[in-house]
Amino acid sequence: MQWHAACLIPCSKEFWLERAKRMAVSTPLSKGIVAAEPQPVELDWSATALIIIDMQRDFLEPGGFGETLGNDVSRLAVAVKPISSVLKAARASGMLVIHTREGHLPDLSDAPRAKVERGAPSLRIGDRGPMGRILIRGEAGHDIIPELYPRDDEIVIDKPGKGAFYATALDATLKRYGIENLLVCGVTTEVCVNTTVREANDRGYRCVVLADGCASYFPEFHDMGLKMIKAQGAIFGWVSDCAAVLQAMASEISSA
Ligand code: TIU
Repeated sequence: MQWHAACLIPCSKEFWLERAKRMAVSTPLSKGIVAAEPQPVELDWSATALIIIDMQRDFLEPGGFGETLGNDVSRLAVAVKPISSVLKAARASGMLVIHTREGHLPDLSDAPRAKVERGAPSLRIGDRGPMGRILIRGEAGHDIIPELYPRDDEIVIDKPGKGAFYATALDATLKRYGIENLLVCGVTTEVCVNTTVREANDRGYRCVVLADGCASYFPEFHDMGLKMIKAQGAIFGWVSDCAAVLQAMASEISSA
């Protein structure tokens, strides 16, 4: 058994196998090759986490933060089904699942004025809207959409910024579980997904972004956001899709 020095918690494969046993996962996976661009990527599933970025009512439903910024929030719905399929497979395999939520404390002490005062939204962060106060933790709009709602045993990272590492325990959490690879999906492609992937890349994680599990209010930003990730030989990470991940996980099961 290996132990993570910083927190004296067992990590790596043994930890994952024990976790899978505890969670009654019947067929623990080992490695898989995911079809991706710019090239296929081999992942050790025990060192891989699924991270679902900000699939919150505030971004996907009318009356939330996304709409106050002037966006057509219906554009994000396309990502829900693909994410749901990978989430189901991840849960069945015992893969670590992490959900993130962008939002702020009720007293706005973690919301920079520069962010709150930005632009000309119809409602600002902290103002009261139809789903409660805009982008405030604990309000209905801040929560994750019912279709992708976290299970009690899944990790939810509340983040005040666009990136999931800034002012959060995400890095320490991933290290505690021996995670080296991230399957990344969520919204929006060019904002919170891209910021998180860039930070993750600098911290040494291999990121595989699931194109159809991401969405943007701006289709052209979605396309370019993905292109920027995979350019120059995967400068920030790989781009794949949900079906390719399911296929890689399934072929692993049938060859086990
Ligand atoms: N506005 C926009 O596209 N996105 C955000 O403000 N947050 C996330 O992407 N989650």
